[in-house]
Amino acid sequence: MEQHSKDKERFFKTLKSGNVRTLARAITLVENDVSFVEPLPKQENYSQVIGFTGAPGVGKSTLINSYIDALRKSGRTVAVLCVDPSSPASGGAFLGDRLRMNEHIADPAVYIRSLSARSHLGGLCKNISQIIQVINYTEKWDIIILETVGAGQSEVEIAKIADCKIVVVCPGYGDEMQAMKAGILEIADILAVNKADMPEASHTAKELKSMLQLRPAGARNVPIILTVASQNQGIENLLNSIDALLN
Ligand SMILES: Nc1nc2c(ncn2[C@@H]2O[C@H](COP(=O)(O)OP(=O)(O)OP(=O)(O)O)[C@@H](O)[C@H]2O)c(=O)[nH]1
Ligand SMILES: [Mg+2]
Repeated sequence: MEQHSKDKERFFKTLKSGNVRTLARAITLVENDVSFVEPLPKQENYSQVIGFTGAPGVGKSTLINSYIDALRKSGRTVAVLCVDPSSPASGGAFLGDRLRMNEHIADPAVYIRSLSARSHLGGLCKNISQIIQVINYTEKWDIIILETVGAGQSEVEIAKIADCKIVVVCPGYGDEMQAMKAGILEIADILAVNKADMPEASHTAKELKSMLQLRPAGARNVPIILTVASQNQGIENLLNSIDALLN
C-alpha cells in the first residue's frame, strides 16, 4: 500500500516535470477510465482551451497547423487533441490529422495526441474534461487545441469545454452549412471561412454574415475571418481575434 502511494507520488512528480511520455501514459489511463485524476490537486486552469470544429474536410487540421506556427512564433507552447468521431476501426482521420501537423512533431513545445471518440455520442472523447485537467496539471502547455468534427452534439459539448470556439466552414458546403446553422450560431466565437482561395468564398462569408444578422439584437459580435490555411493566409488575423477573445 505504501509502495503504491510512493509510485503514485513519483508518477505525479514526473508528470509535473513535463515528461511527455508520462503525459501520454496519463492520458491513456484517463481514456481507459482509470480514475487517477481524482487525487490530482485542484488548481487554477493553466492552459487556454481553443476548439476548432467543422464538417469533415473543411481544413481544420491544416488551419490548426498554420495556427500552431503562429503560436510558436509568439513563444507559446501548444498541446493538440484531435478527436476521431468515428469508430476505433477508422485510423484514417488520425493519420490525416497527424500528416497535416507533421512538421511540428519534432518540436518539444508542441504535443499532438489523437483521441478516439469511441461510442461516445457527443463526438468528443468521453473523458475529455479530465484529459484537459491532466494537461493543465503539468503547467507546461499555454494553449490546448481541440479538433472535432462538427457532428451536432459535439458543438454543444465543445462549448462547455473550450474558452474559445472556432467554427470552420469552407465554400461549397452549402447543405451542411444549413444543417449546422443552429449549432454554428449558438456556439461560434469566431467563424473561419477557410479555402478562401476558392472563388465562392466571399459568397460564403456574405451568407454567414446575413445568418448572424438574423440573431436577436444585442447578440455578441462574431468575427468572420477568411483564411487560406494551405498558404498560411489570414492566420495572423485569426490569432489576433482569438487572443482578443481570451484576454
Ligand atoms: N484550396 C485549399 N485547400 C485547402 C485549404 N486548407 C486545407 N485544404 C485542403 O483540404 C483538404 C482537407 O484538409 P484537412 O485539414 O485534412 O481538413 P479537416 O477538416 O481536418 O478534415 P477531417 O479531419 O477529415 O475532418 C486537404 O486536402 C487540404 O490540403 C485551403 O485554404 N485552400
Ligand atoms: Mg482533421
